[in-house]
Amino acid sequence: MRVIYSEDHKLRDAKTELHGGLLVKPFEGPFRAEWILQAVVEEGFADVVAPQSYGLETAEKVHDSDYLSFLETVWDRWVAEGYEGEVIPTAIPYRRARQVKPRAIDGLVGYYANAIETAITQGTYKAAISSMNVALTGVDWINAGNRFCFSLCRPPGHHAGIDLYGGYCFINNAAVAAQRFLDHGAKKVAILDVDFHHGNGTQDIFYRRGDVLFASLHGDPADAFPYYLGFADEKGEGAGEGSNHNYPMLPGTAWDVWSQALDDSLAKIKAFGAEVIVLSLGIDTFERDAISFFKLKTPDYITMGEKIAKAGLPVLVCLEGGYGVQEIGINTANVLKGLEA
Ligand code: 7XA
Ligand code: ZN
Repeated sequence: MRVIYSEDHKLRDAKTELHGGLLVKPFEGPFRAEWILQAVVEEGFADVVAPQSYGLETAEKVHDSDYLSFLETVWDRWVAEGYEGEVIPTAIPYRRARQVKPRAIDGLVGYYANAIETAITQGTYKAAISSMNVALTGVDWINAGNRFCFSLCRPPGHHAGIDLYGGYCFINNAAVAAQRFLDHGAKKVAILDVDFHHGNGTQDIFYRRGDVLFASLHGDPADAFPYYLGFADEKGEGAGEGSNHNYPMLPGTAWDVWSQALDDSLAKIKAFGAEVIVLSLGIDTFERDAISFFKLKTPDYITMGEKIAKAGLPVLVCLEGGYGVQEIGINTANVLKGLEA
């Protein structure tokens, strides 16, 4: 299986994350990609290739173009304002507030945020574009006739909505990839999100569209980030009605229960008639993940890959979350092994 990877992920190196009332060293840092790359190469996935460069044409079909311009310019505007720290909002458009774009940069940052733990920094935009390119290069590798590809995306993407960043995400790599599959001939694409956290950004993007099925297995939002979306009764609307499937699960969920949700989601993907699966792969479902509460074990990730492969579709794997333990490397490699088994 080909691995797409760019050193440019290192440009995303925030010093701060708002966590427990403190500004701490972020859980999502460059070391994650390095651990994962090292493990997958050691486990035999050594065909590592740099991404091609793509423009914003595909991204603009899933994100608001003003939002993309905001991401590109926010750091310089923040610095020009005289601020010395990283970009963190202090005000957000609360319930019953007007949803208008403020002129002031402080207000604009809150306007585009769906969560405020994630500091924007110099280099964040370039890294996010590179991460998108990693995903898009994977699409082209699959479209060239290959069954699997691992796009080692960093920063992750699944919390980035149409015009929202947060949860360590800026551009929704999986969504942009799905759009490129559609633009290159696919009629129906599935995004299967197995990250511990609900992919609220991906759901936001495709909720009213019938060409992309979104299925997400995640910690119950009553207990887990992103809290305000990801419940089982969110089924899609309009053209998207019936093509959104959420599987919220309780603290302590282990493979026996989790894998039933996986089986169900794969049956939905087959029934939908998807031609390709974009797998939003977070390995923060691991029992010792630093910020999550599922109990998957290292061998489970092989079985996960095997089950997904049995759907018989091409699979583009886009990296999402996974934190705090070196096992994110072997667990990622195990999914890839399972896919190829
Ligand atoms: O999949 N998403 C993540 O892994 C990031 C979740 C961010 C959680 C922040 C909670 N304070
Ligand atoms: Zn996650």
